[in-house]
Amino acid sequence: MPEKIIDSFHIRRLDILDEKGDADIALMPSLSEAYMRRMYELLVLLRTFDQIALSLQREGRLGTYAPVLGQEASQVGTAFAIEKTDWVFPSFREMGVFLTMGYPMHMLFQYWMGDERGISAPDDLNIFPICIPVGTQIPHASGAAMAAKYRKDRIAVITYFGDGGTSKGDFHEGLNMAGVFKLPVLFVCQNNQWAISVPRERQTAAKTLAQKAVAYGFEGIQVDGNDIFAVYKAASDALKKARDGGGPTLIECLTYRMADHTTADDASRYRTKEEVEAWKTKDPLLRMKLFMEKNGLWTEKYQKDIDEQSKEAVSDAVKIAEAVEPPKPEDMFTYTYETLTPRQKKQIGDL
Ligand SMILES: Cc1ncc(C[n+]2csc(CCOP(=O)(O)OP(=O)(O)O)c2C)c(N)n1
Ligand SMILES: [Mg+2]
Repeated sequence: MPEKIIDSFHIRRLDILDEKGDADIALMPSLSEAYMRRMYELLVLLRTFDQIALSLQREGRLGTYAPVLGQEASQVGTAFAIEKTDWVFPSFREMGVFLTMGYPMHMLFQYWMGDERGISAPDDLNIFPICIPVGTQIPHASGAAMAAKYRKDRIAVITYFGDGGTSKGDFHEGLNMAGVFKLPVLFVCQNNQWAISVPRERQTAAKTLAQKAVAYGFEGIQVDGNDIFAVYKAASDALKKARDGGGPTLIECLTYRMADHTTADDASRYRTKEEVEAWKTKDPLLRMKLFMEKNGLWTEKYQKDIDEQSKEAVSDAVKIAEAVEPPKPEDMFTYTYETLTPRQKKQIGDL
C-alpha cells in the first residue's frame, strides 16, 4: 500500500503595524481615534509604572519585580479585547493586563511590596491572582471555561503564560482539555524568547509555539507581539469566537523581554548586547508613536501631557500603597485556615 498524507497544517501569522509606524489598511481593525489614543496612553502608563517599580525596588521600597519592558503591546493589545464579563488568569508579568482592565494601581504596588491583600481583585474585576508557579494557571483557565460552558454563560476566558510555560505539563493538559470539550478559552503565549536564562530554542524543536494547538485540535496563530493592532485583532477575533461557541485558540505573541527576568536576575550573563540592541528598533511604543504621528494623532505637547499624567498617577498610587497599614503577623492564620487547631491558637498567642 502506498503511503498517504492523512493530515497537514499551516500556521497563520498576522502583522499589521510595521517598525516605521505604517499600518496595513486592509487588515487594520476598525478603531476610533479616541480608542487608539487610549491604547497609546495605556502603553505609556504601563512603561511609567514599570520604570518606577524598578526604581522603588532599587531603593529597597519594593520586593522582587518582573518587568514588562518590551512586551507592552502584547499585554495592552490583548487586554483591550477583554469584555467585563470575561475571566482572566494571569501569570506574574501581566501588569499591562491588570492596568488595562482598570485594576487599582496602588493595589499592584501593595502586592509587589509584599502585601498579599493587594492581589485580591475588587469584586467587579474578573481577574484571578498573579500566578507564580509557571503554567499552573493554564488548567485553571480551562476549568473556568468548562464551568462557563456548563452554565451556558456567553463569556470567554483568557490566560497568559510565557514560552517557558509551554514546556510544562499544565500547558498540555490545559490545552488538551480545551480542545476535547471545545471550551471558550484563549491561550496567550508571550514568547519573549527567554525563560530566565533558557533560550526559546531549548524549550522546543518546533518551528513555532502556535503550532502546539494543532496537536489538540484547534487553531494556533502567531502575531507580531510588538504590533498592538495585530495583537488586538487576533485576540478580539479569538475571544469573539470563544464567546460564540467556536472553541479555543492559542495566540503566540512574538516579542522580547528587554529587561532582566526579574530584579533578582542579571541577563547580561547569558545573552549578548547585540541581541538586545537588535530588538530596540522593534519597540512597541515607538512603533505606535510613529503611527500616531503619521496619522495626526501625536504632538510633542500631547506626549508631554501624557508623560506627566502617567507619572502623577503612578506616584499617587505609590503614596497610597506605602500608607497602607502593614498586615499583622497573626493575619496569616486568618487568611489560611477556616478553623484553627489548638496548636495554631497557641502560636497566635505566642506572637
Ligand atoms: C513550577 C515552577 N518552576 C520554576 C519556577 C521558576 N521560574 C520562574 S519564572 C521561570 C521562567 C518562566 O519563563 P517563561 O514561561 O518564558 O515566562 P517569562 O518569565 O519569560 O515571562 C521559572 C523557571 C516557577 N516559578 N514555577
Ligand atoms: Mg519567556
